[in-house]
Amino acid sequence: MPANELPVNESREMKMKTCPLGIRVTSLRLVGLLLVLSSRAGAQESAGNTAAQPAQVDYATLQVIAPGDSDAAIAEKAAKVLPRPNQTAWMRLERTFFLHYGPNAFRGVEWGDGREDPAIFNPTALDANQWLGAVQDAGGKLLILVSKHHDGLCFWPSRYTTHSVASSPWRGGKGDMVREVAAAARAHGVKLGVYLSPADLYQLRTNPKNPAGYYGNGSPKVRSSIPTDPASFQTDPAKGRPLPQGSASYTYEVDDYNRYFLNQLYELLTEYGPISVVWFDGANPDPSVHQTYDYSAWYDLIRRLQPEAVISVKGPDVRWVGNEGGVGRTTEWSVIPLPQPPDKLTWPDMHGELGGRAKLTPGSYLWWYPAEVNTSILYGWFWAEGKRVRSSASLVDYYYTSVGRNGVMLLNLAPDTRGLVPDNQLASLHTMARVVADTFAHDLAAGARITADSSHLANDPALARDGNPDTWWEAAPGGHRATFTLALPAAVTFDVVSVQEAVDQRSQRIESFVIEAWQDGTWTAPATVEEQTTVGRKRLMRLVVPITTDQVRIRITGSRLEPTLAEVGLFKQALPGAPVISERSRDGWMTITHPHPLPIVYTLGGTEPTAQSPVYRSPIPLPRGGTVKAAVLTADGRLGLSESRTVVGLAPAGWNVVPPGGEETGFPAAQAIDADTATYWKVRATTGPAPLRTLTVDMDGPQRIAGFAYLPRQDWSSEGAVDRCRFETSLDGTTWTTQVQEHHFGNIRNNPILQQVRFAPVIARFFRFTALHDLDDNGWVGAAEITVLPAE
Ligand code: FUL
Repeated sequence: MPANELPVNESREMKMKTCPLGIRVTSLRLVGLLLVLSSRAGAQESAGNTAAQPAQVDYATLQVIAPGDSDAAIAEKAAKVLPRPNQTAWMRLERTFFLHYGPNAFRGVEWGDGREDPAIFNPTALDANQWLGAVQDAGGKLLILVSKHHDGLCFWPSRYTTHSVASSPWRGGKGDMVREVAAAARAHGVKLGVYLSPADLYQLRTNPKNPAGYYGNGSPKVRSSIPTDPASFQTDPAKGRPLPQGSASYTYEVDDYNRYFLNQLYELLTEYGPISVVWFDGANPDPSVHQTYDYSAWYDLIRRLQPEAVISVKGPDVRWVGNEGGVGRTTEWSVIPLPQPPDKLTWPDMHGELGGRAKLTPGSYLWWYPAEVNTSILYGWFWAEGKRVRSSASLVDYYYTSVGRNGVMLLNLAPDTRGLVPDNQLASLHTMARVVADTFAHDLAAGARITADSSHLANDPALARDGNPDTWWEAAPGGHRATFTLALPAAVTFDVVSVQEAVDQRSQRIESFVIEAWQDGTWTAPATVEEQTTVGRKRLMRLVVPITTDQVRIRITGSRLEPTLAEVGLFKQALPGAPVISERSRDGWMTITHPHPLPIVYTLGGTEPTAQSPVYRSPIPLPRGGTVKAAVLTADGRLGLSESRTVVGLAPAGWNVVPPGGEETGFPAAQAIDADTATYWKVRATTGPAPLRTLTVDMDGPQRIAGFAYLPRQDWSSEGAVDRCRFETSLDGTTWTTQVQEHHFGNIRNNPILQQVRFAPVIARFFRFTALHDLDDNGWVGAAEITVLPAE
C-alpha cells in the first residue's frame, strides 16, 4: 500500500517513509507534535465520530473523510492536515520569480509552434546577473527559469536533442542558459527552480521540421535506464549513460517521449545544483496529438534527485491559483479536498471555491495544497515590442492579492532581444519593492500589551508578537471563537493589518474574523478592501482609509478547531494608493478619481507623473488610444503610487453593428463595440440555418487603420473566446479586402489579455471579424471588445 493511503491513525514511523509524493513527517517535527498532542487532551472533545468514544485525530499530511464522520470530526480532520517540509520551505519564500525567454521574444508571439529555427535565438547581451540582480533587489527568494517552453527549444545543451541552444548562434553554440542562471542565482543568494514544458511542439510527431518527433509517436513502453545512453536511446533504451562516480541511474517502463522527458529532467536535476521547484505546465497549444505523461515516473525521479523540491501546478505540492492575473482568492484554503488519493490524481486546474466546509464531503482526501499566484510583469509572458508593463501600483496590489491572500507570489520577468530585462520592467519592479519594504519596515504594534479572552496554557498571546513564526498563540482547548486584543502604548495610524496562522504546526483553521479598533469609546470595524474569512500563512488586510487608535482587536468568529495566531502586525502603507483611471467611454473620454480629496497629477504618453505634471480637473479625451498615468500629490508634496491605463484603438463613437449581428439574449453583438470590457458579445455560431461567426461593424465614416484589437471576455470564462480569426475591411460594405487571412491567439485561455494584430495601412469604413475557431470547440464565439488600430 503506498504510504499516502495509510489510514489516518497509522503509526508515524510508517508515514515517515519517503514516497513520490513526499508524505512523511520529520522526526524533529514529530517529537514536537507528539509533545503538543499529549498536552492537548481537549482536542479529543471535538474529534467526534458518530461512535460513543470519539476517535483521536492525529496530525498528518493526509486525512480521509469517512462516511458517517460528524461535522465536528470533518472539521477536526481538516484542521489537522499539515504541510510537508518542502512546502513549508517554499511558502516562506513569499516572493518568487519566473523568467520566460526564448524564440517567442524574437518573434513577438506568446506561443511558438516548434518549427522555429534555433538560429532565431541570438541575444546580443544576455546577462543572467542582471536578471538575478533584479530579482534580488525586489526581495525575490527564488527564480524559476523556463528551460524549455512549449516550442521545445532547450536552453541547455541537452544530450538528447539538437534542438537546443547548442544549435543557436548565441555564444557560438557553446552557451548554457541554465548554467548561467544557476551561477547567477547562487551569486545573488536566490534559489533556483526549473520549468520544463510537458507539451513539446518540436517533438510533435506531426511537426514537418522533425519527422522523428517522439511526442505522440505511439511507441511502446519499454524498460529504460535513466539516464539513457543517448546513442542507444532508440535501439537499446535499457543501456544507461556512463555516469560520474556517485551518480545513480534509475529504471522506468516508459515510451519514447517520457524517456526523453525523464532524461531531460535528469540533466536539469543533476547538473545545476540544488533545484527548489520543478514546474509542470498544463497548457498545451496542440492537443490534437495525444501523448500520455508518465507523471508518477517523473515525480519519482524528482523525489530521488531533488527530494526538497516542490513539484508545482501539474504536481502534488503547489496549486496554480487558477488565473494568470495575479489574483488569489479572498477565501483561500490550503487544505484542499481531493476526489482521489493524491498519488492517483493528475492535478487538474482548480477553479471556484475549493476548500470551504461545503466541499469537505465523505470520500475526500484532505491534502495541503497551497496556492501559487502567478502573473507577468508584462501583459504577456514573453517580451515583444510595445507590450505594456504592469504599473508599480498594480504590482503592489499584486503583492497584497498573492502573499497577502495566503499564497506565494510568482512574478514573471521578460528579457528583450538583447537578453536584458528592460528598464521599464525594472522601474515598476523597483518601485513596488521599495513601497513594500517601506510599508513593512515599521510594525506599529511594537510595544503593545497583548491579551486574549481564551488561551491555551502553553500558547500565551505574546507569542503572536515575538517575531517567530514557529511559536503561536492558541485558544484554550474547545474554544473555537476568541478575541485577541492589542493595547498600544500610544495611538498609531495604520491601514494594513497582517495576520498569520501557525499553519506549519496547526494547519489552517480560521474561517472568519473581524478587525476592530477602539474609537470614541466603542469597538468599530474599519472598512477594509476585502472580506475577512480565511487567514492561512499570511493575510494582509488593507483598510480603505487609515485609522488612528490605541487599541485593536481581532475577533475570531469562526474556526475549524482552536484558532492560532503565529504573528500579528499593524502597518501604514508607505505611499497613498493610486488613483483609479476609468475605462474609456464610447466617445473616447477617461476620468480619474481617488477616495481622498488630494490633487491628482497625470501624464499622457507613458512617462511617470511628477509634482509638476498637469493637475487633473476634467475628463481627458483619448479617442485614438494612448496611455494615462496618474498619481496623487500628498499635502507634503510627495507623489503617491502611480497607476497607468493604456487604451488601444479607436473609440467606437457612432459605430453600429451591421445586421445580422448574431444576437443571443443578454449578449448582443453591440456589446463588442460598447467600450465596456465587462460586457460581451456571445453567439452560438453553429446553430441556426446560417451559422454565424462574423461580426460586421460600420464605423460611421472612413478611417485610416493599420490593425485590429480583440479582447476576449474578462470574467475568466473561456466560453466564446476565439483563438483563430480572420479580419477584413471594406469601404462600402459590399466589396471586402482580407487584411488578415488567419491569425492565432496563443495562450488566450489562461491569459485572456488584449490581442493586437497589425497590417499595412488601409482606408476603411467597415470591418468584418470572423471567428475561425473557438477555444472551447463548442460553437460559442464572441468578444468583450473589438476595435481597430489607427494608422500612425
Ligand atoms: C501557461 C503557458 O502557456 C504560458 O506560455 C506561460 O508559460 C504560463 C506560465 O503558463 O500555461
